[in-house]
Amino acid sequence: MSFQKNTGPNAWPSIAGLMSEELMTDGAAKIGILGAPMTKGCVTPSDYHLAPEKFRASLKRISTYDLETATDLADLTIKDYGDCDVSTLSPKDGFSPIKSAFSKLTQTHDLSALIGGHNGITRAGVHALDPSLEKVGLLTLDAHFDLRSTENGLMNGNPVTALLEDGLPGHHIAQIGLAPFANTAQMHRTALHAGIHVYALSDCATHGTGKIIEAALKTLNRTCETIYVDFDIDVIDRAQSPGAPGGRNGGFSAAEFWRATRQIGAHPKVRAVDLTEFDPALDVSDITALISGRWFAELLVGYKSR
Ligand SMILES: [Mn+2]
Repeated sequence: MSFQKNTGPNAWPSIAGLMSEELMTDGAAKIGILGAPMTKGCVTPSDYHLAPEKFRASLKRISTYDLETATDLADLTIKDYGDCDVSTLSPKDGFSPIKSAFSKLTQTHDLSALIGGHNGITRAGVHALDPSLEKVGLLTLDAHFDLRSTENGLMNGNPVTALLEDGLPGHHIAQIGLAPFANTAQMHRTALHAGIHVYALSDCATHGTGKIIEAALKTLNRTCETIYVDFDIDVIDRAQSPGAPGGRNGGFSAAEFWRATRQIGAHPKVRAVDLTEFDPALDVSDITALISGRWFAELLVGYKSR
């Protein structure tokens, strides 16, 4: 499906109108997106495979114009690579297809977005950006450490464990928005022992989320040449975002999530991001779908300000 640019006198130019599936000369689009509808291998059975389509549909309802900063995104072109067909694959079997498809984006575009799917896609996304795992940093906005054991195989609860085991240095990882009573003492110990920079929701409340993100990006900037960001939508308060099975009460507000996204999108080393854990089957009145669309708009405004 491709979307026409809306050009009539009452036009509502939308983010969807910036998307193209057409072949473009290299570098013509600064931004690329790829869907990764992975749903097998999750802690609780979910319909994450429906998310890329809902995300794309929501973009038709997001205008290109941000009246608050008088920024128009209408001059951006985004290449949509469609979906990498991993809807029936486990995280183990889906790793190589996602890594290889997403590598093509990260090698071509300034900024590449991987649209999940559950959080199991993050491991492949990080490998796609830097197969050596030596230069890349990982920032997560997530209620969870995702440090469950890999003993019984890969799943959406252990991508960070898997990346540590793959060789990603712990001090190249910063995790923001960790929720109380949604993680274990063992995970917390593992994170601190590995050298992961840990920021709880309460740190964000005390110091301001903007300051915490600034500190995390500064830290990663010192040791990493490039940064991958996992936006796990379950960091948002459950009442504001019903379409995330892992979401809890007391998480980020939707507005806080968008502000954070804009701030992160502005950082020149942020070259690849993912959006994970959106389950459209749980969504109410398209609330989380619209959060995902606005998330992308915020990312683009951040990118444009570089
Ligand atoms: Mn997660």
